[in-house]
Amino acid sequence: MKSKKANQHDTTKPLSENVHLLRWVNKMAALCNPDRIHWVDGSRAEYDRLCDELVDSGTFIRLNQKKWPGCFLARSDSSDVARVEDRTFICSHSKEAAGSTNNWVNPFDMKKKLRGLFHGSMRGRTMYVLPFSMGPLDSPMSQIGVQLTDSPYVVVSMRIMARIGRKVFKQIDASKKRVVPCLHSVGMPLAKGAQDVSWPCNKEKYIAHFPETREIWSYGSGYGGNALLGKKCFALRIASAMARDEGWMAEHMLILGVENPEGEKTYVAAAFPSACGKTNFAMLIPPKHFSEQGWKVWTVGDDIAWIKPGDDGQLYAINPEAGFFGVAPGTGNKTNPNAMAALSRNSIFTNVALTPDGGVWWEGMTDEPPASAIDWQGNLWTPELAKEKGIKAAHPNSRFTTPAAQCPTIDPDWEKPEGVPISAIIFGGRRATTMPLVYQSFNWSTGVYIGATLGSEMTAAAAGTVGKVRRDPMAMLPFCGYNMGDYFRHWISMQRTLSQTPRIFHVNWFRKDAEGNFLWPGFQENMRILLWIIQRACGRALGKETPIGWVPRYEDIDWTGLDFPKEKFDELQRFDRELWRKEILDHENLFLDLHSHLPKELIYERELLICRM
Ligand code: TSX
Ligand code: MN
Repeated sequence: MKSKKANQHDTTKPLSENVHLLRWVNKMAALCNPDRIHWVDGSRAEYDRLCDELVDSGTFIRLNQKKWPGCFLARSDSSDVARVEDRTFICSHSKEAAGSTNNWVNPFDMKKKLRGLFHGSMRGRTMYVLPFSMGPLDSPMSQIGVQLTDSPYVVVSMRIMARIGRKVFKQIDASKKRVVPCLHSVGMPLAKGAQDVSWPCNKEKYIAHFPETREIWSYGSGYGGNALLGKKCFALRIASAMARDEGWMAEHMLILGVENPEGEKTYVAAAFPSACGKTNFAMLIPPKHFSEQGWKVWTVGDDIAWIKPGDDGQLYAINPEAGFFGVAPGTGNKTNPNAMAALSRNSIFTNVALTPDGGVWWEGMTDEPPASAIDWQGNLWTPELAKEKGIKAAHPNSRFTTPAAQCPTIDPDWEKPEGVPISAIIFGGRRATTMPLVYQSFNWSTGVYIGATLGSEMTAAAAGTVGKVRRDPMAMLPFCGYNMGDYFRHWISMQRTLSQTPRIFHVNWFRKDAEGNFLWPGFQENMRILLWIIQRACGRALGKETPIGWVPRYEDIDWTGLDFPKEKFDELQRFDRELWRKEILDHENLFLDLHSHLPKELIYERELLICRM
């Protein structure tokens, strides 16, 4: 171990010669007062060393390396377990620019407040200078950021989630590309000689975005989207504002490719609100009948898509991320074998349970729970305790952090610098009623209307209660870095830059019958619907016109290997005029909230929809 350390380069030596970067690092170091500065080279050796240090400091537990090679478990503070939406701010010049769906603070006031909080916030700690590229290094669609952070957990997580290190510094020095400065502190300075805690954080939290100057300041949290600033903060909130200015799109979408038996691939992007199984859909395994014929599904990304018109007038998408930061509970060999294979090595688990054999477990990983475990808070857990007191072994928002390259279905073209061509965009929600299994919009602007009015129901705890529909436009409600009405306008305007627009669809895997049972088996059977979608997108499938859009007839879907009678399909697709009237009334509530910036196209689309009823 000692000799390893001796071989290490001097981490305090700057790895960039960019004067702007050096000046900013020095300025922020003077503000935050860290004990030392570590320039992150991104090497495996550095990663291993940081993981060793995280084990020594008690943040990491090294898992049984025979069963879980290269894997670690972290347990966060029980107050730092999720994104903090009420502490997330868009600090644009005017409140109008941020819009009514974002928290807004004047950028000058926010900077003043944050400078006070960051003052001395890294005392006793190391400030890591972490350069990262969102998107493959050789892609013209990629963007570069540098995160200053006092969290080594963030550094090792970012090595999985993004391209980081020396090669990024090299690009910063070689190119004139703008860099997004990201400042992050857990907000818990260490007094001299004081013992650190395993998960430092601060009860006061600020996740602040400055879209005009393209900066991110995050204080007080070490968890997920609050702290891994390349993900939600940069790749969605800041990037959505950049995309509006530059004529592209930063979307909360998975990307997958469907390969037909002739070897041709068709790509789709899909936006789902949380708890709809986005990662599962991104890693779909076709039913036997389809794989035997030679159909394959390839994964490009499970969370974020950057989409840009190509020279041929089609949209192309890249996945700006390099890893999956997935919700663990509900992920198992039955629901997502590809994710299970991906996370079996070189992964960081946060807030899942520890099993006696040095492994991890979470609800939904296996049918049979382990006889005992240490829960996410470090306490003894047994299935009996779970039944008695309703205690979960893993936190419902516990996560795996896993290299995307380890996914068995990762698309061979997932890092193509020009991206993959997008033939269809799918919106989806969790809806017990009203929404059919699938329908296709008539055109781009009716499709934008479908996305803008996207809604999902949270599963109510009590059985039988019908969940309330929460509107989540394009699944971007917490992630749009500017006024939602302007964002809709940008969506509408994208059509003008395209000679071929993707077809737009809506799916609902979650419709229920009168008894409250799911009508659709979901999971791999979704392949049948996906096939209709890509065939429609290529003009190779038939459908039927309804007031809301095009729908498949029973015979337009390949049912081989699934006993699914026509009556059940008709029930799944049933268009209920009364419920749709209520639905459209609810759209008006959303539109009232956004009225000041709403594009007239969407108001007209609503009128037309009412007329078609
Ligand atoms: O991820 C899901 N998908 C997409 C898969 C590609 N889930 C999991 C919940 C989201 C976190 C689903 N749950 C899906 C789905 O398509 N459908 C359902 C609803 C459902 C749940 C259980 C069954 C069926 C449907 N069980 C049986 O039919 C036995
Ligand atoms: Mn997401």
